[in-house]
Amino acid sequence: MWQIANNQLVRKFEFRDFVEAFSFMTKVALVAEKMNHHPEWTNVYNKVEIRLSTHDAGGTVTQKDYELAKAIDHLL
Ligand code: H2B
Repeated sequence: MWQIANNQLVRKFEFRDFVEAFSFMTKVALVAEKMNHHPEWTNVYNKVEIRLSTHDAGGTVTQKDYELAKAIDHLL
């Protein structure tokens, strides 16, 4: 589940393999672009960690982050 850590909304995802992980990232990228709100993230093989904060608000968690988190959850 999403958790607050270091002023960011953070969630770790694990997939069967790299293709599944990267396919998820591709979907997230399209949603993020549509919302004009973009994640910080890392991918290592089948793992993806997403960290959300609003840079325009000084790197704090805002409503936009919660909205993107919800949209990401709907992709699963
Ligand atoms: N993404 C995130 N996570 N935070 C922002 O403040 C932000 C963004 N701002 N995507 C947008 C783009 C802004 O920089 C552009 C100019 O609209």
